Amino acid sequence: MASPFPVDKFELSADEMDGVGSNALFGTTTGGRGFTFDDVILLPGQVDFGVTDITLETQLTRNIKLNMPLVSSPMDSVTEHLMAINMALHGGIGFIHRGNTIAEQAEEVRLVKRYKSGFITEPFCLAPSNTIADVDRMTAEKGFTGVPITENGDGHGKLLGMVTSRDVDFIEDRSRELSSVMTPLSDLYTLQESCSLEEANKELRESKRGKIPVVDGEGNLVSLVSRKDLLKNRDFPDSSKDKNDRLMVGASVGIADVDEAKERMAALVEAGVDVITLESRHPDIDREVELIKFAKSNFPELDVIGGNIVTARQMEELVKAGVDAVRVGMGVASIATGQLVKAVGRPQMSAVFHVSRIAHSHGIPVIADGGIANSGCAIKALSLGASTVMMGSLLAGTEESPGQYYFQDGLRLKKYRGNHSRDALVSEGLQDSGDVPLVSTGVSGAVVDKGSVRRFLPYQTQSIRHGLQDLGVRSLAALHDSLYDQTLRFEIRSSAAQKEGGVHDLHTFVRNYVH
Ligand code: CPR
Repeated sequence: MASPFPVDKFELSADEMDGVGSNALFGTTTGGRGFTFDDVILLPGQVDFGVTDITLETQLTRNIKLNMPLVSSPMDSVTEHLMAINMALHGGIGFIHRGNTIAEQAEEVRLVKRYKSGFITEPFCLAPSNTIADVDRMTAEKGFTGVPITENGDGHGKLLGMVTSRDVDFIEDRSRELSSVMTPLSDLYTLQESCSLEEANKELRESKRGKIPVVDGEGNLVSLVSRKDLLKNRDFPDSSKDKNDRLMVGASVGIADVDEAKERMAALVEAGVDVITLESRHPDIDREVELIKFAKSNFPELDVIGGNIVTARQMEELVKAGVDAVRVGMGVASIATGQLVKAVGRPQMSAVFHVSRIAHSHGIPVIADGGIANSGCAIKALSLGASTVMMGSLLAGTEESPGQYYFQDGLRLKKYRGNHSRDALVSEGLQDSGDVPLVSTGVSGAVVDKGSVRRFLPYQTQSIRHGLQDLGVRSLAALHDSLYDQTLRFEIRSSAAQKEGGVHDLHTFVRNYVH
């Protein structure tokens, strides 16, 4: 009996019916059209393995391997040492921003390098002149019961004593100064900076103390170890470590002033930075090439990331200079207005694909930078050849980003601003000069509270694993193979299809943790 569905009339193979490979999507037949994340969707592959069989290990640069393809952006509302420490603990890396002095940026790098897992490296302290009421307030706000007392209340000041609940529980007058109630240094048990976590944990167990301060040779407080942490200490088996077992960290260097850039680079290397990323407001490839060559001849151990670029031609120039990785993205970030102001840039999926094709043939990894609004964008960027994705807005609302939360319109928010927003440029010291206005290409704004990266990052990486599983690939290397051998299939989505792919036709709904 004849089939009621005359499929054979199409005379198309399954391959021909199932979307297109990357060459067809981005080749000349697209007539110079650029695509970004929402335009495109990936078709499923053959799933014959579990999500736990998937590895997310990847290359950040030619020489730096990571276990998680996510990195944090060098922006003053995203990455200082706390973010960088947590990114590295989870297997990624953070790039310390350059919106500060050379000494301040180098100190941020040092704080990451000094981080010892299990030690509280930023202890909250009070001064001898504070009162018991201040301890009560700290206990209520932060839940601590033991507070180190330093000369000026500074987290790394000279240690003078400690106040625990035993010292203050039965004192009625809560306005008494801590100097009169604290356990003085002479009666305190302390550990030296050089002690390992194992030694510290042994002391905690044997001494039965709740908290032990760790001091340097001059008696300054370095960190604390606490019994509570001992009980809840988590392992971070994927963490990004250098050859001395310290967490890895990156930092950004602006190229506008070449002499300053060289000085900054030297200070960052001295502080122990593992990788730097060169940044500029304009795509000044010649200056980048000069600085890459300078870095390569003066700091051969240092990996240098170039960018931001969006064209194959720019990539070819950076290859010749010996770059170790590139950042791709121009005018596509959540806070960027460059495409509106200057009409120059490139839709991000096209940019990532074309740059990656050249980079891949030279063994240079690509970082997709900007516009990552959810794990789906990250998967698409990785599918088009990127080895890692850089996030700004997604991380800016987390507890580990710099800045304080505030409430507005019933929401808990944190400030987030573009590196080239007027605000940021003015804090860099730039201004209108006579009749020549300062042109900014970004905005300042706010993002919603996302909780801690300690929950956010595992959620993102697990989502990426699920994506890879649906695509039928067990690793990012396999994903890239399928991109280039054309087995990875794409389809362009109409605007109706884009709407269909999101939540629709509901009166209300609750967003998942992070979607
Ligand atoms: P989102 O993740 O917020 O979309 O983008 C973060 C990236 O935006 C940063 O890594 C950086 O490259 C880029 N960026 C930061 N400030 C910018 C301004 Cl003002 N303009 C254009 N791009 C910017």
